[in-house]
Amino acid sequence: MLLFSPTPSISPLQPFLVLLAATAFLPLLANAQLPTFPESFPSPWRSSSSDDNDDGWADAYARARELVRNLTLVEKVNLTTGTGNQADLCTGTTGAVPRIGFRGLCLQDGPVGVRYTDLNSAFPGGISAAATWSRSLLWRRGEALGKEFRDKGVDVQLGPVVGPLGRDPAGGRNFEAFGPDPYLAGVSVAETVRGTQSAGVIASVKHYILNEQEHFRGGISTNIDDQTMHELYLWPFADAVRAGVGSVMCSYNKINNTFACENSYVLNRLLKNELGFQGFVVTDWGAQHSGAISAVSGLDMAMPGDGPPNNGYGSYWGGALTEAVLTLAVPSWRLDDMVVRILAAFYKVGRDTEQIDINFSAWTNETVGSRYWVAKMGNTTINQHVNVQADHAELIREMGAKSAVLLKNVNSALPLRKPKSIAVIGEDAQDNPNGPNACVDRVCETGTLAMGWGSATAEFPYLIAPATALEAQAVADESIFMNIKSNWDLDAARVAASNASVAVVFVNANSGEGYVTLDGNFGDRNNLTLWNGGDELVKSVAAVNPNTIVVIHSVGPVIVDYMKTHPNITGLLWAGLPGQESGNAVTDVLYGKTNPQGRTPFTWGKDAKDWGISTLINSTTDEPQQDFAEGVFIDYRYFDREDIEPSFEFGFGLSYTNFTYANLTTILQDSGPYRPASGMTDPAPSYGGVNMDPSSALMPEGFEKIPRMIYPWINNASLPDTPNIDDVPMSSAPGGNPELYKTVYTIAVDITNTGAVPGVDIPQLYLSLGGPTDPKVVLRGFDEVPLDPGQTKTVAFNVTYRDLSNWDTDAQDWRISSFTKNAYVGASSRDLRLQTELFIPEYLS
Ligand SMILES: *[C@@H]1O[C@H](CO)[C@@H](O)[C@H](O)[C@H]1NC(C)=O
Ligand SMILES: *[C@@H]1O[C@H](CO)[C@@H](O)[C@H](O)[C@H]1NC(C)=O
Ligand SMILES: *[C@@H]1O[C@H](CO)[C@@H](O)[C@H](O)[C@H]1NC(C)=O
Ligand SMILES: *[C@@H]1O[C@H](CO)[C@@H](O)[C@H](O)[C@H]1NC(C)=O
Ligand SMILES: *[C@@H]1O[C@H](CO)[C@@H](O)[C@H](O)[C@H]1NC(C)=O
Ligand SMILES: *[C@@H]1O[C@H](CO)[C@@H](O)[C@H](O)[C@H]1NC(C)=O
Ligand SMILES: *[C@@H]1O[C@H](CO)[C@@H](O)[C@H](O)[C@H]1NC(C)=O
Ligand SMILES: *[C@@H]1O[C@H](CO)[C@@H](O)[C@H](O)[C@H]1NC(C)=O
Ligand SMILES: *[C@@H]1O[C@H](CO)[C@@H](O)[C@H](O)[C@H]1NC(C)=O
Ligand SMILES: *[C@@H]1O[C@H](CO)[C@@H](O)[C@H](O)[C@H]1NC(C)=O
Ligand SMILES: *[C@@H]1O[C@H](CO)[C@@H](O)[C@H](O)[C@H]1NC(C)=O
Ligand SMILES: CC(=O)N[C@H]1CO[C@H](CO)[C@@H](O)[C@@H]1O
Repeated sequence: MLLFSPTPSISPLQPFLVLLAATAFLPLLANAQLPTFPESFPSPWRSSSSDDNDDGWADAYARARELVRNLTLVEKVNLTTGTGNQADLCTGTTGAVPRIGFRGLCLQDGPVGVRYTDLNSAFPGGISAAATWSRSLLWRRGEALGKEFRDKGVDVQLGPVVGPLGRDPAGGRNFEAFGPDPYLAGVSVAETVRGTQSAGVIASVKHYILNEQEHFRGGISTNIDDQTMHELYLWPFADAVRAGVGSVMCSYNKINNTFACENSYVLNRLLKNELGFQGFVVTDWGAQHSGAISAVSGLDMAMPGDGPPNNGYGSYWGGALTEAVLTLAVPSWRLDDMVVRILAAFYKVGRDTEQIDINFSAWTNETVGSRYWVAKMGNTTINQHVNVQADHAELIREMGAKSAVLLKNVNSALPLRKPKSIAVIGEDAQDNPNGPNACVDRVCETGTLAMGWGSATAEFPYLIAPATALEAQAVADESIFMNIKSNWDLDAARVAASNASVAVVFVNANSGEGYVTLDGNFGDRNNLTLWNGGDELVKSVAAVNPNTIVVIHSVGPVIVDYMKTHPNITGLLWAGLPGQESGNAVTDVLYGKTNPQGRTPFTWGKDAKDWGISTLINSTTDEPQQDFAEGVFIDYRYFDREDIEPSFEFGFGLSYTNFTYANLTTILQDSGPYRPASGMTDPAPSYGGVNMDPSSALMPEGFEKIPRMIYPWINNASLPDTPNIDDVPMSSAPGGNPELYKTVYTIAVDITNTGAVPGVDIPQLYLSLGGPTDPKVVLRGFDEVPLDPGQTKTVAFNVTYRDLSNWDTDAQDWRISSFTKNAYVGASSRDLRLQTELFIPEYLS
């Protein structure tokens, strides 16, 4: 941990506080009442004295620096700026450096597969991936995604998602992420990033930060206190950074009234200093609102590059950034830092050996067409239709099955065993008659729901509808098979159900990205009930069949309490957003080929009001404000504090077998005291090569411009003239001070399968930090434990310093409070079976 050069007694944040004292607070925006935050300059760079830290970045930095030394000013700028919306083949493409044969970087949506192409796979959504609670499946999903992007020629995958975290259960894009618990989201994102980047593709974790709703996302200010920021929303980003993520995408919204992509507090101070992020920050598409300000505030790449300003460059950056460097509005070391960060991410994941030509165009499925799409130029072969699916269908099916959460199972109604007859009921079990991709960006409610809508979509290569797979199973079992396709023909549903030994009703609830509205839902859900008359359908079937199984495909919780209590509803399964193998996966679970191991990654309340959150839907001002006044009390933390009984609590899920827990033991590890990060960086490195003569930054004579493309050259050599920056505080290691991740306690428990069939248990470790403003319990560990009947295994959880700490706003660091700490191991956030107190040694408190 040789992070620190000369002055180890200085905390990395102290000099910032000095800076702040000097510059006081941000000049207030239009309205003096609006929340603001302290500015944080300069933007941190990697110090060569941090190269000793073996996190995989040091070598990448060395190589990036060597290349940047060889680049001219305009070449550097080219790598920071997108060439414009639909200018090139990918969702976003940076400028290139043709002189050395370095192509523009290809950035492509999205988190469940390569968007806008063909012969790719469609993976389970983030929320379903998290529901497996399986580190190995999360890693394998990340790896498979990474390989598909790699094999299409993509450099940067725009995913995974941990923002939104899921403050509001109705939030439109929650399904892209891993649920509202920061620990589960943190483990999930870290495994995904490691998997993806192992395939040689840069992951871009998004949306940083507090993009918790779709309404007003382009202008809302989410106002949040420092402790909540650290303990809840920043937490999983720290895990992503610690996992080595190469890129972070800043979000559309404002945080304390400054846009995320020009917010020096969240970019410079939190992300790059405190979390020690070494890669590059890229904007969400169109989320840049300033040139020099975003540059000095910590932004490294602008996408898609073109933008509203009428400055003669069609972009906040491109030529405008070159000009800003030449006039010293942006220090040249800041530009060097941007490019070094971009190239370091490139080398870190091995793009230099893994890169192949881009094999597709995001803008057309025709084989031959315009390479420069918006300019309608460069007619050539642009879609090679490369099949990148490999054997990923098997993983998707496995994950689809293992992410299903069995919420209710009365009298072993499930698994099904060759029923005499089965009625499959509901539109959600069916194919979309026009094909699984009939609705652009999946903005429709036809057929079974297997992914939400918006930019987090990919084309399905195929989609196995539940009815298709269940019919094949019925044929194999010689069961009579009935299929009712409409949600609205309740008579037909009742007739089929009353004639069947089991009725399986499929229903759903959807949400998506707010650039488009579906059934009046502007991305965020208007309610938490089922769509397409699903509740009426379930009630009609359950009224006539005493063995009714309900399967829900949804983006998050729906109100199911009546299903929980209805005597005729014997089974309830949440099948999430399973991706292309939907029908096969759900059949595997319903028929017991896969013993369910999913645990719900969010709480199921009885009423929408139970969560105590409401999304800001209506605003009468141009500057809508959303105070996150509930602090860390979202989802189960809120239900616990308010003592509200949910239908199903966070972490809950049944198996076809039972598990018991015994022998809780704790071992205090010799972690030693916590040492705060300290020290200063070396002076900002400059990589030469910058010719500050403006005439060197003019477009070369005879260069053939492609219309509407963004270039790095300046328009005019006559330009108007600033100081060098001395040392700044040291960045921490990726993920923040490594001391945070020291194991303080190891907690072990014996788990036994007491049932009759093999199964996988997900034992969960919760801690109570004990303070009056702490949640009752917080998740701090889990494991995936396969057990044969009668088998016992000992499972151990490591509890780190961070796990036991609170963010201390005064100290600007993590501290273990003096309140009594308790550890619980159980089967859910409310089924805490074993408990023990954790004594904190004096040197830690
Ligand atoms: C952001 O605003 C909130 C609400 O006014 C305030 O509590 C918090 O301290 C501000 N954040 C920072 C970093 O100043
Ligand atoms: C930089 O340029 C020098 C001189 O042209 C060359 O020898 C070297 O290989 C270049 N380095 C990189 C990383 O391109
Ligand atoms: C910048 O990138 C564009 C698009 O790839 C390319 O045409 C241009 O030559 C590049 N400029 C420089 C200075 O390399
Ligand atoms: C290509 O896209 C068009 C619409 O953009 C669509 O109608 C057509 O079905 C697609 N073709 C293939 C083979 O996917
Ligand atoms: C593009 O090229 C193809 C084949 O080379 C040709 O058939 C087609 O007409 C061209 N399209 C345009 C718009 O030039
Ligand atoms: C909830 O929203 C869905 C989707 O818009 C709609 O189908 C349903 O009728 C709504 N539920 C209620 C109770 O209004
Ligand atoms: C359960 O199903 C039976 C038909 O088998 C029906 O008579 C009864 O009313 C149903 N119960 C409820 C609560 O709907
Ligand atoms: C939002 O405003 C519209 C128009 O004023 C109104 O019809 C609607 O009920 C409001 N919605 C909410 C949730 O307040
Ligand atoms: C699990 O335990 C419960 C309560 O003891 C029992 O009712 C149930 O039958 C058991 N289930 C299995 C699958 O062993
Ligand atoms: C848990 O912590 C101990 C002590 O630091 C370490 O030896 C062990 O490898 C850790 N186990 C895991 C699974 O991280
Ligand atoms: C608990 O630990 C004791 C001592 O190691 C062991 O004999 C016993 O089998 C354990 N109990 C369970 C249920 O694992
Ligand atoms: C023209 C082109 O980009 N071809 C690439 C398409 O993908 C194959 C397989 O990955 C590569 O070998 C080609 O270079």
